Order: sequence, then structure tokens, then C-alpha cells
Amino acid sequence: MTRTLITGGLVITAADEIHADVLIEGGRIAALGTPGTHGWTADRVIDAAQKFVIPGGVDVHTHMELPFGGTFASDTFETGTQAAAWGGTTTIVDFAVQSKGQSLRAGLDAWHAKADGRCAIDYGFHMIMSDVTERSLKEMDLLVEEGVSSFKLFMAYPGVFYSDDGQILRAMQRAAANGGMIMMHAENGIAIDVLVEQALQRGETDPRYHGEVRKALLEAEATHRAIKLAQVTGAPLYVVHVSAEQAVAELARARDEGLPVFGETCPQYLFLSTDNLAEPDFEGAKYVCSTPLRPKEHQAALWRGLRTDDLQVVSTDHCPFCFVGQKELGRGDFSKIPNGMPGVENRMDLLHQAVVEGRITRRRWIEIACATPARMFGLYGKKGTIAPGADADVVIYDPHAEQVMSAETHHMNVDYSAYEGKRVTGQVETVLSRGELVIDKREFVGRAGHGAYLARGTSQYLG
Ligand code: DUC
Ligand code: ZN
Ligand code: ZN
Repeated sequence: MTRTLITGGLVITAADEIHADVLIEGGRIAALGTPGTHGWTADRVIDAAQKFVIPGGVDVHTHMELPFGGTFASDTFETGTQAAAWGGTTTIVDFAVQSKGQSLRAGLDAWHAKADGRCAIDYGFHMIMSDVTERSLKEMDLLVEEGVSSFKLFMAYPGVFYSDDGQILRAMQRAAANGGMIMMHAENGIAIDVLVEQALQRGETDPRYHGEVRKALLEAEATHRAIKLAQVTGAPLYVVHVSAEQAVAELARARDEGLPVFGETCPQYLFLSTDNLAEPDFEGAKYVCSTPLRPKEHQAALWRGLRTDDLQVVSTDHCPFCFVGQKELGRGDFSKIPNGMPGVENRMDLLHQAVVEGRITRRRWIEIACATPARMFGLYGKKGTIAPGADADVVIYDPHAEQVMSAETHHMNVDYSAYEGKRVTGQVETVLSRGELVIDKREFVGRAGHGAYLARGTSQYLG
């Protein structure tokens, strides 16, 4: 059994910051010990002096190879999980998709076929339900039992992923009974599609109109409706990619009422804005995602929500499309721009930058990026912390390194960076996944197929 010892670092978890040595044995954390007192020996010693020792990031919202708008997200499970590791993320939960007329099982099988044997880090699946029928409702119970314990429903994208309120209510009733978590894309897609049509008729075809028609109020309205439907059924609700201040207010009100309602935001909403969507020469298309980027003024509410726990998780919604050949599908018609942005490699660094800037504390960084996403989706104990018995998914993080984000240097399979030229302080140095080196002093030493499929438990936020 290989023994690894990480010495001299500052171990940061959601709960503590302690100077400790970390002993890893057989892929798991064996013990934490006071430096200089324990006498442990190991096959491999990693010097973490002046560095942070943090749990590997847990990104619970990615879309590798997602079919969207006539094309596919450009990261495969192989490239996307390597990029994740480069950025200090050691677990992803991706979204398997049920196609219309098909079973949940068929969707899940298709996603296993894409991912199994290809991932550099561990991975699990949520299930996107695009066809809520008697049959798929029954299948939900089986999926929860076998480790796919969360279901994403869409109030947007009529004709594609959209579910109506009756379908949503039925899926929520089922989740309330079987322990599943309902994840919601909360935007009023029926109303948005009318506004899209009207904008195009007026000749408003540039990327920035994507942001104008997908109104904050229509995110807030859908968030409110989803909360009320969840309340009627008793189901827990996790609202994905929250971007509007008014939607945060809906979540805060529901949480003040004591409802099991949770919210996630993403780095793009914290660091980018409609100014990016308005970039000339169609460059704004790089920032087209849904929910859309909002005017800068919304960012304060998102940061506040993260501090007050009205928002609990930051994930990426990593869904990259190349500018050349993919985003370009929407030249002359913003509604044809594939929705999504790259970011799986950038999340831990951007959130560390928020620590540097004093927006969140170091422990809150680990809480929103590692511990809470693991707890939320039934992975905690194994993932999301550094404690005896946990998987040895560990990142040695240099908090003093300076880096400039760029498509020239990133590892995501996409031809642009949403943060091109952005200077941040802090960088991943070494990454272990279940005790095995994936990144060794900024060299990739992992392999496709090391990543194991994670059958998840139910959310640890449910009673
Ligand atoms: N939003 C995106 O930006 N891309 C994929 C699906 C989604 O909901
Ligand atoms: Zn979505
Ligand atoms: Zn998504």
C-alpha cells in the first residue's frame, strides 16, 4: 500500500485551518498530525511548506460533450476532466440527458458510454429529464437507489428540455417520496421565446440581445414558481446557475421561511457581465450562456448571497463551444448561438482570487467549492474534505503564485478563454486523486480511465 506524506502545509477545510502533516494510505486520508511530532515514514513525501493543502474541488455542474443547438460541447470527458484536474477539481458531476421519447436508463447508458474509462478524475451523474411521463417518473426511484439521486428539470427551452408546471409538479412529488433532489433551470422559457421572436423581427440579432430577452424578472418569476411548486409537494429544490439579484431574493425569502431550497451560482456571473455580451465583432457570443450574464449591479447580490448562505454552491456549468465553427452558428441570429461557456479549469482560482480580494474567507472558499457541493449531492465524507477516511483527493495550492488566464495556456478543449488576460494570485501546484498524482508540480501525470464512477447517496441536507 503506497504511503504519501504531505508536510508543512496549511490544511484548509470548510471547518478549520491548521498547520498539519497529512498521511495518505491506500488512496485515503489516514491521519493528520502535528508537524515534527509524529515520526511517520512514507514512500513519497510532498513538501507543502508555504502552500495550502485543500480538498480537491467538487464541480457539480458540467456538460462534457453535451449536444446543444446542432453541435456538441467541445470538451470530451477525457479533455474536460484533465482540464478540471489542472484547475484543482478532482470530482465532477455531469448531466446525463434523457432524450424525448426515451427512458432515463437509455440516457444514463449513453452518458456512461461517453465517460467510462476516459476520465482523469472521479465523476458522477445527475439526470436531465426532458420527458416526464409515467414511465420516467417510476424510473426516478431506481436511479436514486443506484446513485443518480438528482434530477434537472427545465422551465426554459420549449420543445427541447422544457417541462410544463404539471410535469414539474409530478417529478417533484416523486422526488419528495424517493429522496431525490430536484435541480431547476429557472427561466420562463415560454415568455422568453416570444421576446426572442420579437427581437429578431426588429433586427436585433447581435449576441447582446440574448441578455436582453432573457430578463432577470423572468428568472425571478420562474424561481418563485419553482419554489412554490416544491413547497406544494414537499420536495427539496436546488436552483442552478442563479444570476439575477431578484432570483437571489426569492431564494432568500424561501430559506427564511425554512424551506429546503438551495441555490448555486457560477464564476461567470460573479466576474463577468452584460458588458462582455456587448463586445463588438460578434465576440459577445463567447459569453452566451443561460441564464445569461447580467448587468454588473447584480454581482453584489450574488457575493452577498454567498456570504450569507442564501447561495450555497459555486459550480461552473462548464459547457464549452469553440468561437470558430460553433459560436459562429449564431452570426446574424443570437438565438442560434450554442449556449454555454468554458470554466471547469478556472473555478478554484477565481474563487481564490475572491479570497485575495476579501470577498469571501478561505474556509468559505472551500465550503462553496468542495464541502457543500459534496454534501448537497451525497458525496461528503468521501469527497469535499480532508479528514481520516476521506478519499485522498488533495490539492497543493500555491497562494502566492501569479498567473494570467489565457486560451494559450489553458487545457480546456476550446479556442478562447472567458477570462483572457485576467491576472489572478494563486495556482494549483500538485493534485492527487485517491492518493495518485494527477498533476505533479504543474506537470500532468494522470491518465484517462483513472477516474472512477461515483454512485452517490442522497443529499446530506435532507433531514
Ligand atoms: N445553459 C447553458 O448555458 N448551456 C447548457 C444548458 C443550460 O442550461
Ligand atoms: Zn441550465
Ligand atoms: Zn448546465
